Amino acid sequence: MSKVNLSIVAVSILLVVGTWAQNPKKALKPPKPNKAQCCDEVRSLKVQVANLTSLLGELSRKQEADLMTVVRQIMDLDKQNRQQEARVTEAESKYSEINNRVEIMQLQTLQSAPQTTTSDAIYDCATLYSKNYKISGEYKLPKDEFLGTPELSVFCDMETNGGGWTLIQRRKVGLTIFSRDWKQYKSGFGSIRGDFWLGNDHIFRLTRQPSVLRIEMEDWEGETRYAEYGLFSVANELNSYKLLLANYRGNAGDSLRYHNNTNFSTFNKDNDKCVDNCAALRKGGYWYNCCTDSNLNGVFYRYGEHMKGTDGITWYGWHGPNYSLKKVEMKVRPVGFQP
Ligand SMILES: [Ca+2]
Repeated sequence: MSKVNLSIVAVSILLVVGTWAQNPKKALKPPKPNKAQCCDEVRSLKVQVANLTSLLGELSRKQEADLMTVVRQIMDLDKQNRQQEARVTEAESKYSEINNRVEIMQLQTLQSAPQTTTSDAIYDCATLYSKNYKISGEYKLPKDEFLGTPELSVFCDMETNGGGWTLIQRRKVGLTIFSRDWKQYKSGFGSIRGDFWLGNDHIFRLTRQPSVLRIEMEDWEGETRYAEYGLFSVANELNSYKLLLANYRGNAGDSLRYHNNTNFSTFNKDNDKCVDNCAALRKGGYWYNCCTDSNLNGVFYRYGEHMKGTDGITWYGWHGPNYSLKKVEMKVRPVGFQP
């Protein structure tokens, strides 16, 4: 009996020791982290991330704003630069125009010298161009006894299609009335830098040499067209400044052909081919037939007013009989002109 008891005690001791041996291991394990503590850390990290994100957003917004400011500054500078450039160009062109006039005066002096030969004569813008005057503007053609030409202010187009063009008419400002009498159309009227008719006597003189006529037009939408006649001449006053032309080319239509072989008419000299007085009806001076397929010396109507009458600055081949053009230039140069 006591033997059995002893062995029970021994087993019990062994079990106790065994249990004790396992326990220290458990006690050495690190304590499980507190659930509340963990959430705090995550929360604080989340807050930090949020702060950083908003900081980043702010920074990028600021950067964008800075960039916009810089772009705006660059654009401003660019604009200023272009304005400066425009001013310089304007000054340069003014300078060269003045220079031109000085040279013209020098040429005039040379012209009046007794040794001058007629081959040096300045007859039109084409001869000026061949003497190296290549800037468009107002020129004074000197008087020439041999050619029988008076001193004359002209406007030269030295750029269009090779240059050398002498303008005989311009419409662009609209303040000059073109319903004028025979005498005014004979000698010319208006301002050479604005709207004018050079004068039938001058046009006759210019077109005694075989000439090309070029007509440039602009409508109120800003589109441009042209009509060119490879042969153009105007007779003298005895022959009523009769128009002769041929060889149309261009993109505006051949609306001067209808006026070919007709005499010039003004309201006080009805030379047209009609029972009516076309010059009075169309309010201009022109080579009226019966009456018009074009009316380049008609009434200047402004935008909005330009589609009212049949007496406007018309070119039927482009805009028909009821559309008054915004701008017109008529110019001549000798056939065979070489730029
Ligand atoms: Ca008539």
